[in-house]
Amino acid sequence: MTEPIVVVGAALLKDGRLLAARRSAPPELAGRWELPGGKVEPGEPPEQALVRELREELGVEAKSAERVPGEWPVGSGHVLRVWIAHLLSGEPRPLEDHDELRWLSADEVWDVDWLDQDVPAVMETVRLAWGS
Ligand code: 9L3
Ligand code: MG
Repeated sequence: MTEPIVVVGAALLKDGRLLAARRSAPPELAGRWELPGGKVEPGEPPEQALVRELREELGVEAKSAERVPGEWPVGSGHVLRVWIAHLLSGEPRPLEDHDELRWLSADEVWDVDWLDQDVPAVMETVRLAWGS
């Protein structure tokens, strides 16, 4: 039995808003919104992968906080796991794999077209972060 490859996603929160990132690649995912992140490298602790991905994709330093309960299949042999994260420095910019970013308030969180697998992850994040 092989372990699934873990994809980490960051629920980056700032001033009561959640960061959503619009994918620019690959073509079948382009235009859909996600929690930024990516694949954990072999031997890499997932929370370290999260910090690395946010540095690479958004150019920020961040720290991970609580794990959002649950995990969600993403394609064959991958699972998405999500952590709440907070900015330490920098302002996120779409440097890699994204072409737009939005800080969503609780009222706006369902205004974007989230990737299918991010929908349950965002639902859990909303419950944990905003208690609704
Ligand atoms: N994925 C889905 N939701 C997310 C993230 C970060 C990733 N919040 C999916 C998209 C890709 C795969 O996981 O199919 C790997 O992600 P990446 O390394 O291309 O960001
Ligand atoms: Mg990524």
